[in-house]
Amino acid sequence: MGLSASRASGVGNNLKHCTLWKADRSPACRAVMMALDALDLNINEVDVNMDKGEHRSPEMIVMNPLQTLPILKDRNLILNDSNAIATYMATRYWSPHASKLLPSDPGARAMIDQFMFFNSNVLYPRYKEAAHPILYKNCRYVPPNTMCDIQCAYADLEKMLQGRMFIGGSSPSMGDIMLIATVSTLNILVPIDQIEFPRVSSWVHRMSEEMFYTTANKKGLCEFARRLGELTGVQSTKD
Ligand SMILES: N[C@@H](CCC(=O)N[C@@H](CS)C(=O)NCC(=O)O)C(=O)O
Repeated sequence: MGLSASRASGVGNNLKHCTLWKADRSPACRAVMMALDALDLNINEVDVNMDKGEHRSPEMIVMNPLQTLPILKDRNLILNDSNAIATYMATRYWSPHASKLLPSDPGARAMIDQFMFFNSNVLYPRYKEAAHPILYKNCRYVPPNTMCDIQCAYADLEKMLQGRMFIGGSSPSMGDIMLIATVSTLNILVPIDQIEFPRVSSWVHRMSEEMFYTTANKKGLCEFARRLGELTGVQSTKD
C-alpha cells in the first residue's frame, strides 16, 4: 500500500485533508478518480493492492467493513460507495465545473441520478458477476448467461441514450462519468457490438476523448485488460 503518484494538474483545489484509498484496476475507483479530475480537485491517494488482499487488512476493515474499494476519508467522515463519494465531493467542495457535472435543478439532477442508479443496480452487479470468478476463482471465461445479461444491459442503455449526446445534454455529467468507468470495463469482458449498439458505441467513443478519461481511466483499464488477458489467455483489443 502506498501513496500514488499524483495525477493532478496542480492548478485545481488542493484538499490535503481528504484521502482516497483505491486500486486503478477497479471501475468504482476509476469513477471517483475521473470525477475528481473533472472537478479539478486534488486529494491524497493511496494505492491498495487487491491481489495481496490489502483491502482486507484490519486498518482497512475499520474504515470499511464491506472490504471494498474505493474508500474516502474527509476528516471524520468515511464513505465507501463510489457514487456517494463523487456526488459528495461535487457538492461539498467548490469547483468551477461542479454545476455542469451535477446540476442543482431537481429535474436535471434526477435524470443524472437515474443513470447512476442504473449503474449501481444493473451494470455494476453484472460487471462483478463476470469479472470476479475470473479474477478470484480460476474461471477462464464469462459464462454464457452472464454474457447474455450484459448484452441485455447494453440494449437497455442503447434505449436510454436515445436523443442524447451525453446523459445531461451536450457535455458529460457525473452520471456519464460513473457509467463510463463500468461500461469501458464491461467492454473488455463482453465487447460492445457497434452495429447492434450504435448509440452506446459512439457515447463510449465520445467519453474516451475527454481529458479526465485519459488522466484517470485509461491506465487502470489497461491494467484490468492485461490482468484479464493473463488469466484467460485472451488479449483484449478494446483498451
Ligand atoms: N458499490 C461500491 C462497489 C465497490 C466494489 O465492489 N469495489 C470492488 C472493486 S471494483 C471491490 O472492492 N471488490 C472487493 C474484492 O475484489 O475483493 C462502489 O460503487 O463503490
